[in-house]
Amino acid sequence: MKPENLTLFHYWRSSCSWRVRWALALKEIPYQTKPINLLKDEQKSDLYKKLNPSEQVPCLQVGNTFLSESLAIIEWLDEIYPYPKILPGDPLKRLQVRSLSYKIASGIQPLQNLSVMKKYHREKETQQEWSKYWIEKGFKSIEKILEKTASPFCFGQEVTLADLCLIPQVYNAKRFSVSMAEFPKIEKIYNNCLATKACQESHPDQFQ
Ligand SMILES: N[C@@H](CCC(=O)N[C@@H](CS)C(=O)NCC(=O)O)C(=O)O
Repeated sequence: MKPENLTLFHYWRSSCSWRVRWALALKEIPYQTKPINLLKDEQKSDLYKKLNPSEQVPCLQVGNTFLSESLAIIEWLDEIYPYPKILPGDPLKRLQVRSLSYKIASGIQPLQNLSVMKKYHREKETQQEWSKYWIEKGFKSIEKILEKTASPFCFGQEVTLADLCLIPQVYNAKRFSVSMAEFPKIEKIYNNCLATKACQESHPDQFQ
């Protein structure tokens, strides 16, 4: 049975929040939003910590249950609302999609977290260099992988979890002055995704 009354606690510019907003938009699932302003440390408030003790967004409220971790939320949505599929049915293709998604979600994005950057250095410029370095390093390997896959999206004709992770990461890369000239395949997929309805509906600009 499909749950009713979904509320997404999110921040407009958070890449992990965008992943979930995009999944909800793709599947045309109605939901409400509650903004958590990371710049005001609202994720650390006592009230929010009760919902998500990791002090991070996103968090999806389903009735009285609060779900965290964007990839786990998206996989759950994919099971409950199966169409359009975000993870391919074929086990090997599913592994490839997950593999690229984890490279971003575990290997790149966490290093640009506000809390990580602040702990690393106080200076904004040094934080910027740090983020740029890790994004470029990650994108070099991803560009090589994507050179061998079929377009228009990361893994062919359907938007998958890999696109949901990659495009918000490219949006972040641009904020950290990463030159996309070195990553033409990633840039092409970025533009292809931005031309789609669900990507546009879930874009940070819509929630600013
Ligand atoms: N693995 C988590 C990561 C969540 C995460 O890193 N959220 C960031 C925004 S994209 C955040 O809330 N950062 C708050 C902070 O660093 O204090 C997920 O995929 O949901």
